[in-house]
Amino acid sequence: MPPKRKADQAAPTAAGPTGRKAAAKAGGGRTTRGGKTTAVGARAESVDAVQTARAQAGDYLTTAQGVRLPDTDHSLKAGSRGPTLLEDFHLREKITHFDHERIPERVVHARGAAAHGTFTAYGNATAASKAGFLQQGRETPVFVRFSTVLGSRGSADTVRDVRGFAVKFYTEEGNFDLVGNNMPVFFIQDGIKFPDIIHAGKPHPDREIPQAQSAHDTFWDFVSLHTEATHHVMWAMSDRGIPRSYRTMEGFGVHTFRLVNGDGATALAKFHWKPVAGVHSLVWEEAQLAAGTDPDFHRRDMADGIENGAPLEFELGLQLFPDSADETFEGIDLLDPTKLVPEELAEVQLVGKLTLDRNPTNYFAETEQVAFHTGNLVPGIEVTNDPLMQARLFSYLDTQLTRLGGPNFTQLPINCPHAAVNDNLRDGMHQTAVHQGVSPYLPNSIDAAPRPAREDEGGYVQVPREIEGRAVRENPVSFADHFSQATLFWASMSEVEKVHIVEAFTFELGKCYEQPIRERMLGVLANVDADLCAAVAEGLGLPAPAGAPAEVVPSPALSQVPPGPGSITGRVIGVFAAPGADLAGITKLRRAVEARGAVLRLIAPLGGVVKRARSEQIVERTLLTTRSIEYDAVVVAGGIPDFTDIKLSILLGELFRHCKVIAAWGDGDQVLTAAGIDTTAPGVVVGESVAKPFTAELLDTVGLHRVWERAAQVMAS
Ligand code: HDD
Repeated sequence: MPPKRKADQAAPTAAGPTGRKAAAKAGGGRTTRGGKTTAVGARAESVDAVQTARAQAGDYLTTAQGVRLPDTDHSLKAGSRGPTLLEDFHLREKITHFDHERIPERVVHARGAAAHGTFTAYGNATAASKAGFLQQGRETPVFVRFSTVLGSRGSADTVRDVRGFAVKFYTEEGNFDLVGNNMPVFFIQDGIKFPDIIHAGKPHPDREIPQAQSAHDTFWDFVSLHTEATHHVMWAMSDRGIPRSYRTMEGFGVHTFRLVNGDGATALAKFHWKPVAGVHSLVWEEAQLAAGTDPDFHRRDMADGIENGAPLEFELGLQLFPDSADETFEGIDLLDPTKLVPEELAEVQLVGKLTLDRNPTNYFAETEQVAFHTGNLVPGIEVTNDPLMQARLFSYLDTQLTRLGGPNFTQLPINCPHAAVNDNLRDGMHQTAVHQGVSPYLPNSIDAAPRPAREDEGGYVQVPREIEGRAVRENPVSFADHFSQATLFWASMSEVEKVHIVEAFTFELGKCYEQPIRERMLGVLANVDADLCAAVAEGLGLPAPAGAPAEVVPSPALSQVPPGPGSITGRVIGVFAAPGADLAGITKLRRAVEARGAVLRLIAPLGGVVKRARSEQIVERTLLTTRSIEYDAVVVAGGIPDFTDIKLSILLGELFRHCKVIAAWGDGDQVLTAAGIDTTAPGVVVGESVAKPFTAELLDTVGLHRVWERAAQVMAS
């Protein structure tokens, strides 16, 4: 029997589209948005607004069914002291909904924070890729989620870990997700090992300890047995494992992609994100302090920065390689995700700018429900045979089915493409579209239907590739080199970065209980570098084994110590003042700080205001509510030469140890001296008054991020 047509559906004719087809042609948008189509490239706010209107319309409190409620504080009882009645539909609905508020957290990257923004293309990538969002001047809305990998949703931001850097581009050709990390290589070469490395990195299954840490036996057991992890372990133990903020991290697509241009020519490519604010990190003690005093350190920094008008900025870079038959470049296997290509060998060409300038409105709706997928590609960007990438292509969609409760998560506003959607996918859990028509299949002769797009109509047509081979479970021979790039990384570090790496290994291996694991890991390090191995062995009180490290040419681009002062956008300068301090000087300093895009925060012994004569300034932090980790520099105001307080001494002492800028003007240097700060040490800036030479020296030194010349003095003390 033919299906019954609804009364409001026009019968299809051979001559042309039905009303539905005409509507689809005109806009093609989803009916989920109240029948409205969202203009291609429109900001996400409009999507949010439509959804909000469904959930938060009208002035009255209602049930989910729209029935107005007189009271939400008292359950319906048999008398004021009586039992609660089962018939209280409001109580039942309220508690039931609450009971189901949580969804499973991500199996990895559970803790994250996100922001909206825009990607603007410079246009110079079009020779390599036909992707529309790379066309000159094209502005594409984006949503970016940063994350840690190992910790649970409620863990701390500043733990030593890899950071996720996942970007969703809502392009005119559909969503493109670049799901990367802040390190350019990965622990394993084949995705089939992913559950194993994650089982090893997550807390031990018996006691669920330790949370959000790699400093435990199973992690080091795994990486010492799977030596392909060595290069990534070097990155994780370096300062990259404890970023200063999300705005000061690099991002990497890790894998090699295949780009296709308008003529059908292909190139192999690696994606990079270069932070405009430079690449900077915390020091380990700060990371540990922050995990206790402000576990939200990174998400707070991002949200506050955006709110204060300091967007996060990154440039997208491409390393391009010929699409050669062996898929190698300068002897480096481009399909091996444990290898990078030094920037000195293949320049990173900057092709666009990412600006994150809008905080999410609702954490759950946006940051928690966003679903990234490495298989979300647009014409002009294709995958390669990297075996890690291939496994990822399966995992991401699959994991969302559990996490987001079924296959219709693409209808959630944050996941909804801004491009027109017209699929033949139907029904399923949480279906919110009211699809029309009766024939969701192709071809059909009943409904007006979406039609397949040719390549010249924007259809995603893979470049034809020859594929042949025996079905084998084995790696190519080139994947057997597990150490040379770990050595390259070590050899490219500055002295202070090397000290940090030695300390990180010593800390982490020192937390292992199993002696054979430490010894095996020293055997691994011996093949990276003899000095590294000896220094870690000394810290562990073990003999250093001999190894055979490779000869390498260092890549200076891998070091993150800046050659000169950089941007201080979003940085925080604390000014300490007490009653009687030079408030006019603070006002002048605030102007200079804000002119450079940084933030000034007034710290005082007590809350309220700091007064001098008839002027006053509002206190933002007291010595009790703050800690040194909040500041990139602290300046002591003039006018309070006799001030002493142990909490101020601790604050300044930490800044000194962490090689951060300390400053004072006028007689403020006496406060520094009383707090035990050597005012002649590098990076301690003292001036007569808040005049240009003082502010310039202060802010330029903040632009260096740290005063590493002080490190030797700190370590000797
Ligand atoms: Fe993954 C999440 C990055 C390898 C399986 N991954 C996830 C996220 C990032 C990455 C940033 C969080 C996305 C978000 O914010 O929602 N993953 C990477 C990188 C990898 C990598 C850069 C290597 C180059 N991942 C990888 C492999 C597999 C997975 C090899 C499985 C075979 N990743 C997942 C996942 C997650 C995930 C289980 C958990 C939550 C999610 O996907 O949505 O599917």
